[in-house]
Amino acid sequence: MKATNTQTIENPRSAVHNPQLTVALAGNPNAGKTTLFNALTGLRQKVANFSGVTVERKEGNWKVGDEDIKLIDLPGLYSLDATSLDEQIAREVLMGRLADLPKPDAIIAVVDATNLERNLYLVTQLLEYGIPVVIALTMVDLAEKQNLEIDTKKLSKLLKIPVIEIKAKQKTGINELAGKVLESAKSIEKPKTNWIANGNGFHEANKEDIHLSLTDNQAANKQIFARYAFISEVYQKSVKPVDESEAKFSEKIDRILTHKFFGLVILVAILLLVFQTILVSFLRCNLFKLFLFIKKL
Ligand SMILES: Nc1nc2c(ncn2[C@@H]2O[C@H](COP(=O)(O)OP(=O)(O)OP(=O)(O)O)[C@@H](O)[C@H]2O)c(=O)[nH]1
Ligand SMILES: [Mg+2]
Repeated sequence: MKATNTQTIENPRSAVHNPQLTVALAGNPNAGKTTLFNALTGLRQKVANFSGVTVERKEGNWKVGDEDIKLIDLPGLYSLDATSLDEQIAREVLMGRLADLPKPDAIIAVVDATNLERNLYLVTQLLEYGIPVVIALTMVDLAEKQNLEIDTKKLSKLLKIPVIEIKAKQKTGINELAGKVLESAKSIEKPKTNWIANGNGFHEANKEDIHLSLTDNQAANKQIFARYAFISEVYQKSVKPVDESEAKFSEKIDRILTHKFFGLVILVAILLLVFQTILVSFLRCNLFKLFLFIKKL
């Protein structure tokens, strides 16, 4: 599918006098973007389509201190390779090519903590847009249940960007996220690290690297390989392996409880126990009343 009718006019923020800061929320499908978007904007949001296409455009006002930030909820993306309409639109937004939308001053990369490796692929691409990125780590509650221990400080150090744990439902981490996003979006020197993926890996770029990435025939494959190698290293350094024995024990319990036969037997046993408890307390109470009644006679 192609974004045939999308207006693609170069519209960098510097060329338009727009004092309002613009921040884009980007992340894999189901990473928790809209949940976070709703928590940040409340009811101050509007929904339309991107010009000429049927991709939903969700915008809202995020009040951070005196700033009224324009927040854009991008469609769910696995990459920015522009192979789908959603990816094409996201790229246009990040490059500031939409006529009615300034280039974002910062990106909030919404990363699902339970699928860190897969989600980081998009992050490596977002890092190459020359826009400050702040990671909002979602699904932390689920990661905790899975005994996944993510060292966010280490992750932040390796990626050279802030990483904030968010519990959107409990609204924790929101203030810290607001502070980091505002600081990054207002930063004059942005971003400090220019990342690039090429035959030399995924790393900080210099002039030679940019030249390499443009001339290499197998650039696309090398870029993908470089990203995965980098992600694997980051993952190994920042995530503590799950305690296998503990995981196996809970897996065993799950297997028994969801077993076709034993699961049913356990359910019936629990129901009988509950029924028996109710029956016994009912009889005890009423037999006593009956005894008092007979005694009165
Ligand atoms: N347990 C838990 N669930 C969450 C959290 N954040 C979001 N969810 C749930 O995850 C599901 C997906 O969340 P959305 O906010 O719709 O995800 P999204 O990234 O906007 O999804 P797409 O727009 O389809 O790409 C919803 O059922 C949310 O309630 C979280 O921190 N913890
Ligand atoms: Mg959504």
